[in-house]
Amino acid sequence: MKLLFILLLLFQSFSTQAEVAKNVLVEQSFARAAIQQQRNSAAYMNVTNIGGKASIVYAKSPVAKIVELHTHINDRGIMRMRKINQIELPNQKMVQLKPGGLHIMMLGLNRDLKSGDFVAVTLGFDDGSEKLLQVPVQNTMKKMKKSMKAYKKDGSLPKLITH
Ligand SMILES: [Cu+2]
Repeated sequence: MKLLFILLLLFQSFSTQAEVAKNVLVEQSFARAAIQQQRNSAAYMNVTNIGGKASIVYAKSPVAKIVELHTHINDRGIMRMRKINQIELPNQKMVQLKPGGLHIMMLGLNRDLKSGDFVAVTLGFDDGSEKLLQVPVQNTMKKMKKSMKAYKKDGSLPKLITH
């Protein structure tokens, strides 16, 4: 708790006019490992907004040519990804970016993302402030299987299309 407080103080001193970035806490971030022919990946995280209403309006990373905000929609039993303009961050709520849901899409990777690496990802907010993250790379196949199992409970198993 004490460490968190010190970290918050440190962070606040770094971001002078960055209002939204200052009020947003990012936890449990991870990026999907991508090697060899895989030129795309995605980053996931829990984003808690302790300020007023805000939204993520863009993301960027030096490892990808294009970074987009994506969600998944259930199109007649098939999960498809869709680009969105913003990820809303309601006041005092945690928004989960996770496999099969909202995510930061990284297209056109310029290097392999191996488990154990860190990827720099910057979140841009609607007030113009930015938050730089160091996101650990993980092999997410286990997590994907887990979320696929969750669908089985109601008897349907949609195909999960990711890239
Ligand atoms: Cu996507």
